[in-house]
Amino acid sequence: MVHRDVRRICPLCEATCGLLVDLDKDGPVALRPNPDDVFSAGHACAKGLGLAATDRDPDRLRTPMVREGGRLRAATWAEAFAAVARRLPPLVAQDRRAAAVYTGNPAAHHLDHTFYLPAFLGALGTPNLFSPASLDTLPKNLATMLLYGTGLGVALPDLDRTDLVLLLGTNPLVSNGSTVCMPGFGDRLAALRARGGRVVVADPARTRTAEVADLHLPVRPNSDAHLLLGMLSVIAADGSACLGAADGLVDGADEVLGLAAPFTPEVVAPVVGIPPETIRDLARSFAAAERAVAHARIGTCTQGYGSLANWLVEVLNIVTGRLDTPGGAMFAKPPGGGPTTWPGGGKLLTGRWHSRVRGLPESLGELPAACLAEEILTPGEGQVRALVTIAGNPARSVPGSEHVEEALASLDFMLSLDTYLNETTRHADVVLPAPGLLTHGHFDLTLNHFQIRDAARWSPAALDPAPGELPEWHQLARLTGILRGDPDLTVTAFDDEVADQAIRRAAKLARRPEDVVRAAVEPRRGPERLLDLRLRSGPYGDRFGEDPSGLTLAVLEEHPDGIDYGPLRPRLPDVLRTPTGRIDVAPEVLMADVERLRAGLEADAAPDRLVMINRRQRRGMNSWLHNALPHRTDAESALLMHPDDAASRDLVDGDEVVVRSGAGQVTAELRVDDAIRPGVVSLPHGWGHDGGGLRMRRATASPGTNVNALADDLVVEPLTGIAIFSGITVEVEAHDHATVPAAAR
Ligand SMILES: Nc1nc2c(c(=O)[nH]1)N[C@H]1C(S)=C(S)[C@@H](COP(=O)(O)OP(=O)(O)OC[C@H]3O[C@@H](n4cnc5c(=O)[nH]c(N)nc54)[C@H](O)[C@@H]3O)O[C@H]1N2
Ligand SMILES: Nc1nc2c(c(=O)[nH]1)N[C@H]1C(S)=C(S)[C@@H](COP(=O)(O)OP(=O)(O)OC[C@H]3O[C@@H](n4cnc5c(=O)[nH]c(N)nc54)[C@H](O)[C@@H]3O)O[C@H]1N2
Ligand code: SF4
Ligand SMILES: [Mo]
Repeated sequence: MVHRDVRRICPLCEATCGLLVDLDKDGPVALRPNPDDVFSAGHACAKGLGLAATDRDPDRLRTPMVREGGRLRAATWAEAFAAVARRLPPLVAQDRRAAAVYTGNPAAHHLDHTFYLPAFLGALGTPNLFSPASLDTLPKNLATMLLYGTGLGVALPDLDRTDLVLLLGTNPLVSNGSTVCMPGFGDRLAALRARGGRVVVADPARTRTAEVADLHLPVRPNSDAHLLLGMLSVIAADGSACLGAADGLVDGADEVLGLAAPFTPEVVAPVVGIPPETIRDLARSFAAAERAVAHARIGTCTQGYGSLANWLVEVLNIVTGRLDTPGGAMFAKPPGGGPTTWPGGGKLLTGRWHSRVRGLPESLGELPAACLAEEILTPGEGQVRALVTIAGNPARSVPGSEHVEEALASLDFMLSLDTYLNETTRHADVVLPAPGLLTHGHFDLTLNHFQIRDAARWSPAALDPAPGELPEWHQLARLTGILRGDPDLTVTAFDDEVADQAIRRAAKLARRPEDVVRAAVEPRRGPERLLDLRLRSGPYGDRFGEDPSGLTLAVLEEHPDGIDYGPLRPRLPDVLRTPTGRIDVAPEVLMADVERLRAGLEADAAPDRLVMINRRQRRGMNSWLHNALPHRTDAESALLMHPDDAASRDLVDGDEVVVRSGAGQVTAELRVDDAIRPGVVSLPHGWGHDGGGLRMRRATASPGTNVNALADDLVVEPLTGIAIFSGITVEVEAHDHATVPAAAR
């Protein structure tokens, strides 16, 4: 044993729990929750506590891999970079659009990527950038951007001080929460109830979270916008709207209430599948509660009315006076700074360019991942022929897996930075392995925007990279050099170049001379220098010596359990980055989309379709923990179906069934369960470890069902292009009644 009780923030999910790690020279050996962490106070889950198994997984890649004679073989770093240098630059020399980049979820938790990816992307110069944002959050980002001015500055549910929380399309007792960093979500819900508050959950499934709620609304998939319009129409009719702390800053409240007025509970109830009286009562108790807040996540995003639903959640909070009030929806003040603390903004980062094939709009600098396959497969000028994937698994996380894998297999060159040979990286020509977990520091710069209390926590690296391991930012340095035709670009020169820019920026933010700033962060290098720059020029920063009591990385090093800046404080109007500096609660593009919803009312109420939704599981993290953490695949990746739907199809629990959609078909084990509402079935996301060429022995031994073979890459939410995972029409029948091609299994 080398060390005990090393502090480490879990990099897996948005709860960002503080862990205590025992480690030896090869990595973590055992992990415990850190009771003294100022933010997570002893919370953690099986995934975080299983990080030793993940890091020590014998299947985790330890060397680069290079394709030779059609097969991937272990290679040296020199061989791997030489292969990239030979093949990638010529492909992009003629047309930069020939390259695309897909950056996956773990990259958002990783400082190396936060800090150094922009330089790499700059060298590549392609507009074809993709990430899970378009599989996850975009409608929320759009609503937030239109109302408050930035995509990241979301209004958070101030759960610890509220009396009534309405949760839509989220199951935090399993997911641990999303677009809100709230460790111990379950305990906080219990505390809310213990102090007399109420928890209401809108979800087609009676999830673990719904089980602990005072009221579960088993809404039909894709009906959240209808439910919210119904609630707003009651508030409009009752005249109970009030703007509270946002009064004087909000435009368009009357317009939006006027627009909602005709959508009475009686009008929307047939779509929502909830009695009108329940909708009316909920609207009234929400409006009347002393403190209340609505919070919506992925179930409301990855659906046909995702932008409307996410906008209307903000509208509900705003017109009931919840915005920027304790116990309502509040903004974080991120210690590392960000769009809501920096000057500027006021620009709408959407629709600035469009995808080549389908013409879908860019959002926040990215194109919808649902177009990735067609951008590769469709010939013509600007066709994508080279792909770089970084910490992502689009072959399982993007809809239309069959198209995606066909596309990956057809590329002229593919490079992946990852920890596994998975369903995506098996197609790569070069795979570069990530080093062990404890070899790099951790600070949640992006997730700071979602923290339920303002806090700063830093986990320094605890181990040197093992022989043969290369920090990811060193990998990005080498790749950037290759793309610039400067293969000798040193890591030091690359780092200095990135730091030069960051120093200029930090000097401006802190209003200090550049040489003072530069000297203040000496002798740090790498991500730590860049982080120090962000902290010291951030809202709690020491402004490079001007405020000796202010935050620096050195101060954080002296506080291994973190620094707590307390509960969220009101930030209006200073937090706004809209062009007017005000909140237009009735943006034209969203107001106009209500007409689409109105036109669809009758069709959306039709009861005769079976539709599918997705779910998450406690022991998985999207597609990539199944190899390291023990699981029971069959039960976990089963298709949930209501007893009435099973009976009408002559199906019983445990049957093997075929599930068919317009996009594909899969087999799954059936679980008959009244926790799901009639007319709806649910499959989990992240499974389907099949198809050969994988190095994930435990995962491939029980591959589970790939839900994204059923999701259609050609059907997206129109305003953002986000993929649709909720409300997919499916047919289900017994396996022995169906003819299933072996490839679909
Ligand atoms: N254990 C575990 N934790 C995770 C992850 C994981 O894979 N495993 N993934 C992480 C990631 S990347 C994210 S983004 C977060 C997501 O965190 P959450 O947003 O909490 O995601 P889910 O747990 O999938 O919960 C979504 C819920 O929406 C419901 N739903 C589906 N369609 C609809 C609909 O149309 N309307 C409504 N109202 N509800 C609907 C589903 O039944 C489901 O219960 O979780 C993170 N945490
Ligand atoms: N049908 C359906 N599809 C979905 C969803 C859904 O609910 N339903 N959810 C969507 C959501 S919310 C998300 S966020 C996406 C996730 O989509 P992705 O980000 O594409 O997929 P992950 O499964 O998170 O894969 C992450 C990869 O990163 C690797 N990795 C882990 N740590 C590191 C590291 O430090 N460095 C590097 N280089 N690699 C690392 C892992 O081995 C894994 O291969 O899936 C989306 N797709
Ligand atoms: S809840 Fe999330 S952050 Fe906390 S230990 Fe589990 S995976 Fe890690
Ligand atoms: Mo996600």
